[in-house]
Amino acid sequence: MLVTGGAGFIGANFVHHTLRHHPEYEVGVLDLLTYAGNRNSLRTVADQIELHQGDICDAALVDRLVARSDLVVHFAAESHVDNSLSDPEPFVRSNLVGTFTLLEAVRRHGARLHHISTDEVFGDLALDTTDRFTETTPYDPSSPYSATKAGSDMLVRAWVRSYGIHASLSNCANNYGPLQHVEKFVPRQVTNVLTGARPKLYGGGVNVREWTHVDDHNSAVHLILERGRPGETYLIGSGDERSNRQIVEMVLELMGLPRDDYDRVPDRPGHDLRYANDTTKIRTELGWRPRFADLRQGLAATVDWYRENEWWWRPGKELTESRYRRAGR
Ligand code: NAD
Ligand code: TDX
Repeated sequence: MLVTGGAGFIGANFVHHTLRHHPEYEVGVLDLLTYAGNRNSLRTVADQIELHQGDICDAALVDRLVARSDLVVHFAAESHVDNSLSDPEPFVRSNLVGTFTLLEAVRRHGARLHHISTDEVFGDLALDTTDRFTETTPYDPSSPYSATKAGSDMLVRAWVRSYGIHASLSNCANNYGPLQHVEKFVPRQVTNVLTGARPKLYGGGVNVREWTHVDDHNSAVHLILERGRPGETYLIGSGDERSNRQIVEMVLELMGLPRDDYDRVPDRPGHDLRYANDTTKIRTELGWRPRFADLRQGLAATVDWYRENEWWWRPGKELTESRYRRAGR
């Protein structure tokens, strides 16, 4: 199995999950180790995997690695919406050209591909409805990030239909858990508190996300690898929707601080209002169930992980906050 982006948040958790629960796989990782990739996330399993530092846009390298693999699980991407607003170029490159490069290698060598995507490709939902995205919701991305993820999904689907490659896709809601970069919402707030700064809430904090533990995302991906149908798309999500304000208040409470001890900062341009996935298909067809049913407990464990692993997140914290300061957030 070749895992692209295996030194990032979800990819590294996927590598650990795979070695723990599916020892039948030999795991190789292809990761450029951008600012978001972290070799330390794979430190404890370094002798059980092959880690290749390289670019998914490097056609010769990708060809060589895919030729040796039966299966490619594709997590590698530029993943942060705010960064895509300030500098979209790496998103077009890694998310579109990178996925294209992998698809061509998969086509040449007949490997199977599972493509990891996001609910953001569908755009957003109104705050005052109970509507949910389904596998057939039309694509309507808002940000450069989600537009390039939407484009990469389209490329995978076209390669399935036109070239008959064996590929599946999944679109998951927001993930939380250990090993997530401090630029993202939950770790940013937790590490702000741990460094004596206040959490930062964009706009009114009314935007809603569906929070899914990273290990539940990864168990869903393994079910798709085992039982998913070729060419199919599966939506993944816990069903637990919360406003950003609720999450900040919960984090503050879990960390022993007053619930209103946060700053409001200017809103993200084009900020998607609400995401929510209808996960009937993966639940009924594949029998998937999230194990982390209690968000509060999952967040408490995540807070503990950041408390205990300052060595892991501290080196990137100041640079991340200096980027936010430049953006006024
Ligand atoms: P991340 O930013 O933490 O990790 C991305 C990894 O990809 C990093 O290790 C980085 O070094 C690597 N990478 C980037 N460009 C590369 C390139 N050109 N070649 C090789 N490696 C490269 O991201 P994440 O949060 O772990 O997200 C992983 C995937 O899951 C992405 O495809 C993302 O769109 C998707 N996703 C994320 C979430 C979420 O909540 N984080 C939700 C749904 C879907
Ligand atoms: O400091 C902050 N304050 C704040 O209010 C940050 C960093 C974010 N926010 C808000 C913006 C969003 O409404 O919190 C919400 C979550 O923000 P992000 O962590 O940036 O996630 P989001 O934009 O929702 O995208 C995430 O989920 C879908 C991932 O980063 C994507 O990779 C994934 O595809």
